[in-house]
Amino acid sequence: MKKTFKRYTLTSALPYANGPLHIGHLAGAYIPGDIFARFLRLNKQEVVYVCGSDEHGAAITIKAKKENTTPQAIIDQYHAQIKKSFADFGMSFDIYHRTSEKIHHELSQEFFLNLYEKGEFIEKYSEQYYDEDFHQFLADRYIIGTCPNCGNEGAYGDQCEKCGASLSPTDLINPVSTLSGKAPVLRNTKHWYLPLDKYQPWLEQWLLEGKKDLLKPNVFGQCSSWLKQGLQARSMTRDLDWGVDVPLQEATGKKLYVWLDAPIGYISATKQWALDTGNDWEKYWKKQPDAADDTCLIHFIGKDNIVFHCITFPSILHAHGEYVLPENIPANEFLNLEGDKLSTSRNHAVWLHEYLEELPGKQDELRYVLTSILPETSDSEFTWKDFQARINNELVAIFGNFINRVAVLSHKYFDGKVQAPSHLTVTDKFVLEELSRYPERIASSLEQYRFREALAQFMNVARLGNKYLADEEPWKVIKTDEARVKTVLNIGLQIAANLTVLAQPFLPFTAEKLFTMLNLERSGWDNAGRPDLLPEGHQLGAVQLLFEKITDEQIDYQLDKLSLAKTKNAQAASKTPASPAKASISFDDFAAMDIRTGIILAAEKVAKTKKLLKLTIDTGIDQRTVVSGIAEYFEPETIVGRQVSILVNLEPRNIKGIESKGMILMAEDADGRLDFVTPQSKFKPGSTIR
Ligand code: B3M
Ligand code: ZN
Repeated sequence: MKKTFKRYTLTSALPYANGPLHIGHLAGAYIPGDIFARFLRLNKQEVVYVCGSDEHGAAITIKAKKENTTPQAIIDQYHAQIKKSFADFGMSFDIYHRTSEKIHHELSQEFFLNLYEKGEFIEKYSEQYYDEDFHQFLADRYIIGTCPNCGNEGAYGDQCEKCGASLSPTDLINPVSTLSGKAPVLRNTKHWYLPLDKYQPWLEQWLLEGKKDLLKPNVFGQCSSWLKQGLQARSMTRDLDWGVDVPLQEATGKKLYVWLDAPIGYISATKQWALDTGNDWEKYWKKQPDAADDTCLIHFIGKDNIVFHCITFPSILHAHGEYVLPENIPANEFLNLEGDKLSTSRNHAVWLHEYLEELPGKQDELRYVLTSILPETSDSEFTWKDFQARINNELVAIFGNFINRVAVLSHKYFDGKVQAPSHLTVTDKFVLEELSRYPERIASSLEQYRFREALAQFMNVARLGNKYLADEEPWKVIKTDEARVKTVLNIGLQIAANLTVLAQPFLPFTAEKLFTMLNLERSGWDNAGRPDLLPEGHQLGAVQLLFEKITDEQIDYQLDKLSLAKTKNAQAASKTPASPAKASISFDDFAAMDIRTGIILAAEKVAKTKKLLKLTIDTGIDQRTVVSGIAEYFEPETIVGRQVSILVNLEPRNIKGIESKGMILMAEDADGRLDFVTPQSKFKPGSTIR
């Protein structure tokens, strides 16, 4: 049975205020959240939809350092820019808050103290990485290394963004300080740990058993694999100088971990909204005396945030005890751009503020295309050609064309007055019958977070109208049978009015135009599907053009811009100095390495990993298995028979349950491009390299 709720608390991930927004942001956490919020409101549900800037953590301080300015200047600049972009694209947050506000610091500290006083934290001294040049402990993004889970060499100290694993700096293989670029040293420091291992049985129950049928498969899969690996206590405090102060005397100078305070940002945003509007925030967050009165909490996020929203934050809420837990966490996967990952540092992105300058007024066009390709179940791809095709062939040729025809003809034949229908043909009845079913179809897709499908259904309504007019040809029939044209245009206009109501969650700017153009009263979902939204005699407003074609020049401009960024990157890369040399080693250290030539006999992907290949190598000495993190660059079938160089006397390591004996030598550039290091000509396997 479908659960019903009294009210909804919707959140979209709080973007770090360390850079502008691009299309990947919209496609991850914001378009789905906004469509859902608008849809619920149209269904007269009580909704609060909150978002805000995440202004703490190393993401901010590192950016400040890079730009030679202060964290405060960074967050002020980007908070304003991000807030504007969201507003420009119609994100209907009830509040866009920021975590640097006092109300947020206070609430975060209250949460920490609540758990502290209950004795939930484990207090522990441990050896943590420290950068001696910069006199700073290296947590989170201050340290990178190789992910022990998937082999990604750019994993952060708290998380690998490739595989989503949550990490501690000491988990990283070959850790390097992002400040000095050097290997860090260890120093002793005290921190407060959240015992996730203790909550594990509860999490398994609540999440894996309780939400088996609710969670999207990509979300469920990630969560169950982490729980299978076993959770460990995670430090909730940091040795940093930017963030929320740990509210304990003995912790002076320490800050709360950003992933402790950021999700509490959803709550403090709601609190601020309630203050501003005279609402009661607790109704939206706290358990009510009667559980049937509880709010439905839904987090819209991107896949790299799953662990924090499904495991860490619920554990915190659970440990606190007074709060509701999320009902669902419909995370999206990643959006790629023109065959490559979106990248801020390489400027391989479509920035929202630039888009609006270059394609002004085309917010709904972007919303439409992104909704059509949302990475709901797997990564998806934005290309400018596809953008053009979808707008020209769908929005312009179907939706826009239909609306334009029906409106223009109504003005031409009947001065823009809705005429009464007379005799209904079988086709008329079929079309109206179909029309009446769509609101339910679209709603059902939306309720399951299938936004692409919902949008496709919406477009089917436009198709229905477009085909109806094309088949009935009122522009011909007018010469012989005016009464028939009255009926056809009446039905056409009812479809147009329905499209207006149904467009609201997806294309809010277009819906606004249509309400004016049809002179139609704003109306909710309950009215959709009706054949009489426009009464007889109703006067339509003036015709407006909804969409125009995207030209080849506009697309070429965008493509040129992306390739220019690529060229600039390549030039910059050739100018950037190579990473500094590692500390010297003795000749004996070098001579201790036994490197041989070998041949790849077999290669296969390691199940459930993206980067790893399991290789069988003929080393001349033996045939052995080596696990190598090259799967993203080489298809297994293409490298069988290839010559490689292999370090044969490396201690065996267990990687994903496979014993890996040795290491294949690879060259890698700053962009992460990989290639085999091997002699130019073929050598007998087992030949030595020195
Ligand atoms: N600031 C992380 C991100 O942008 C982040 C989300 C916080 S949600 C509480 O990926
Ligand atoms: Zn990883």
